[in-house]
Amino acid sequence: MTHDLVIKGARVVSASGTTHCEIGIKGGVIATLGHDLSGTEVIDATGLIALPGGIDSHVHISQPSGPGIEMADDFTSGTRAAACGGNTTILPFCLPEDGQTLREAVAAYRAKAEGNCLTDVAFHLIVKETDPVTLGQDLPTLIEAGYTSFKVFMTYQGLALSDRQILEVMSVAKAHGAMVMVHAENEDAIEFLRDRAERTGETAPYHHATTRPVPVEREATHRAISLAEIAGVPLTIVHVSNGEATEEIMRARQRGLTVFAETCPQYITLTADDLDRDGFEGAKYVCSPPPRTRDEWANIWRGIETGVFDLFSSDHCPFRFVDTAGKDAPGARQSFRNIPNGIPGVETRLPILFSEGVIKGRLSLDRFAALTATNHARLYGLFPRKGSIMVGADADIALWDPTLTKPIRQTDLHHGSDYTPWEDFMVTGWPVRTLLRGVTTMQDGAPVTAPMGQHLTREAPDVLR
Ligand code: DUC
Ligand code: ZN
Ligand code: ZN
Repeated sequence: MTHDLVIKGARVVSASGTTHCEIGIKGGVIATLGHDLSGTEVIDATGLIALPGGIDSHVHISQPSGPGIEMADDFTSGTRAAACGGNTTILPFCLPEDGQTLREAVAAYRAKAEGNCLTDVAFHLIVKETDPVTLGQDLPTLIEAGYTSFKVFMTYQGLALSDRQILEVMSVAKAHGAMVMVHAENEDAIEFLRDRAERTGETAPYHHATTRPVPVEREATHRAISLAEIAGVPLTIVHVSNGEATEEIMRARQRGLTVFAETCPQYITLTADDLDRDGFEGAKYVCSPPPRTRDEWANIWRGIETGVFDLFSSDHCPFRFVDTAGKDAPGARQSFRNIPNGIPGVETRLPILFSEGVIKGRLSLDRFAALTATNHARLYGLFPRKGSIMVGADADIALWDPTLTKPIRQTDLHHGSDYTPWEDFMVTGWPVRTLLRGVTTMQDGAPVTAPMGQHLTREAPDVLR
């Protein structure tokens, strides 16, 4: 067979391990893994590593963020940044505007993404209402249509659900076969701590971290797991930041519960002290849960190395820094409460984990692929089409140069934000070419093709099939 494209010379990280072989691509699909393949076009990838294109299953793009506040990325810039960071699929969240139904919100997000994406895209839902129409009609219909995961919040006024509401949502997930993702922080405890901090004049960005301490997350993690146990559903705890929350997940698994766990670059590279930088600089690091301590980095690493964590995502939630529609929102300098919550990271997630994990000897290449692509596909109903370099899968591939060393610099990035929390962070190992269904979307750090990303319809998560 003559392939459209053959990649030669790379070390290939496939579903079944790491090997040296050629990748033959035809019609956007991996047709052959073998030797001496013929192709109309050939990429010489000698010295490079071929990894599954990254799947980032936790990103926020064009999400409503309050009056006058605007996210820094739309689908054009967000997926451009994702592709430049070695990704081929992203899963943003679909949050209804006030007064919009979930089904209307999905249609609006699909329209915003259509024709603008440099990666493939699939959407999670955010469930913030539990009225009979949402739970009885919209959610079941959307799950049936392939929106097989949704996030619930235990914090944020307007988003947080009560325990009873979470149980109702979990019951719909159980009945119709979807994955529940939980943002686990105790809203009442945070409000108590925030009010107290403001009364005593502790209003700088740093106090975003002190008012969301570890017990706030640990307690909510325990409660979310207990609710899932009562409802009889698996669940995913997203953006886990510390050892005590990790222990709750381990204990649940020891009891036989099906709990998946996600962590993010900020919890192995940033600390609360970053929020304490001079002036208003700390606002650049405001995200929830907040970055913790170096000791917590070690706890998260232990969880990554021992398999507690299934997913390593970015939680890309970008705002501009020098912008009153971003971090410098009205009132943000008077109180941390008003600083939009989130940091950009879709382009830097993979290089950070590769450098800190693979290059520093903490992670095998196979495990890197699982944490950054394969497990995302399995958990969110995209496997086997996505997430692995294997025959029959989409030819979504990132070619990595494991010897390339350079610092992360805002000037090299492609997101819509005007800063990166990782400015000057030194990285060894960068993706140098990204291929989406066999078409190069990034080469040598720059986007190279017109938007060709598609919307992906998903199956039920592997664990529910
Ligand atoms: N939770 C997220 O998942 N992303 C950004 C902000 C937040 O609280
Ligand atoms: Zn969250
Ligand atoms: Zn998030």
